[in-house]
Amino acid sequence: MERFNSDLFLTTTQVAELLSVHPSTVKRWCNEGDLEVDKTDGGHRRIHLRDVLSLSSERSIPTLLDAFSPYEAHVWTALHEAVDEGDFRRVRALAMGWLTRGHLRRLGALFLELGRHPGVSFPRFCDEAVRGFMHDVGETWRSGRLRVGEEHMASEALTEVLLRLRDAGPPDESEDRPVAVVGSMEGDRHNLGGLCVRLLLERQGWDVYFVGADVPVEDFAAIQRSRNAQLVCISFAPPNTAADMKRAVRILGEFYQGAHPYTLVFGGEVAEPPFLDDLDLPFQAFGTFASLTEFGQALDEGLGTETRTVDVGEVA
Ligand code: B12
Repeated sequence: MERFNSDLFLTTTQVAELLSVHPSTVKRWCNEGDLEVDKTDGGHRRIHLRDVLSLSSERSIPTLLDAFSPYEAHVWTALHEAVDEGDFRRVRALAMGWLTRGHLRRLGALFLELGRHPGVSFPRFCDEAVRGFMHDVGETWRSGRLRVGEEHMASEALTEVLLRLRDAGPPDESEDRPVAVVGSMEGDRHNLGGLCVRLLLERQGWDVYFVGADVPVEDFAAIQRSRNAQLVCISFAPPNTAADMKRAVRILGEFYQGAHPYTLVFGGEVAEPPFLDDLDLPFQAFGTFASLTEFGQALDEGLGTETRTVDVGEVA
């Protein structure tokens, strides 16, 4: 990997953003000779990243790139492409390079930076960065170029990133939050998809009971009932098949009680639901989602909360 792209020039706005100062400060530094300036053919200022980083270290101005030395230029470009162009390939490639070299802290720091970036929505971060990178990890493992232990390290690193993103905000303890139960299907040890769903719901003000991976279907029903949850979200991945999903829906349907209505949602590697046509679905609503982005849109439109839970006392 090329260690430092010596040709990376920034605009004054980008420098201001990187150093958290006003653009007029950057212009002043340029005019006073503190920053060396190149001009484009159109007369716009361009400043070398190396010069910006020298200035920031001389003046002890912290930047988000400090944690990535000597890969500052790579990280800057990767973040820029992801945030401004919606292209996450460079983030994924950098992360894969660091995983194979054992640079787990850098890998985590890159994902944290992206996850906290106001220019990337949380669902998009999960779909494009987390899922995209873990997909690469799966393919690299399948082709024999990555060890199982390295795949586990990647899962652990991203779990830690997601939990740190969760801790970022103050806990919402208000009493009247809608309640959800989130976890992965029985027989499924994949945990990260459910964790993404948990965080999205919490960010949207839900009180989430996260039950983790490989949870018996009956337990989803029991916890839904005991917590009077309006929403049950089940993450679904191989080795489970469409037949397993159908079985789960049937069992949840049998346990369903009208006094505790809820919306049932499956997400992940889900098959299209026509195969459920012959089932009687008693749920308030039922949905399957292949991405967190689609699920986020459905939540924005009121999925799970459009009908409030009936008070048990009101039902004979
Ligand atoms: C990490 C991993 C593991 C880890 C999981 C660790 C952990 N803590 O989670 C471990 C080592 C346990 C594991 C085990 C196995 N794995 Co695995 N695993 C993966 C890998 C590399 C990444 C999965 C992941 O974390 N993705 C990141 C998350 C964020 O993505 P996601 O789950 O898709 O979730 C996103 C969306 O789908 C959606 N979503 C997910 N759930 C939900 C739920 C709701 C309600 C909503 C709205 C949205 C939603 O939102 C998320 C954000 O975008 C994948 C590769 C891949 N292509 O996915 C293989 C993969 C899934 N595993 C695979 C296999 C074969 C296995 C094993 C059978 C291996 C074995 N021989 O033992 C076992 C099965 C164990 C079991 N019973 O589950 C295969 C499945 C192939 C197939 N189609 O059959 C894959 C595809 C790898 C491959 N290329 O072969 N695995």
